[in-house]
Amino acid sequence: MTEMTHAEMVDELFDIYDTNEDGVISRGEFVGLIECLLQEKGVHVSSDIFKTFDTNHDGVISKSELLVLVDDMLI
Ligand SMILES: [Ca+2]
Ligand SMILES: [Ca+2]
Repeated sequence: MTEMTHAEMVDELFDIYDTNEDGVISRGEFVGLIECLLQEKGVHVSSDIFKTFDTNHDGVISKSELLVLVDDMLI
């Protein structure tokens, strides 16, 4: 068994949670992702996390922004 790199994990998460396949994670898609990643439930929590990691403030989470989140959350 090989360990997944964080970049591979991000690809995997995008496969699952970018449900409209536009290449970015919207707020709505982000809720499901956060529930999976952090076992945190609720729109409020995910909205706070969303704001923190949407570093260019375009209202969606790109792959590079999600990579920062994964790096941060999963050491
Ligand atoms: Ca999307
Ligand atoms: Ca962004």
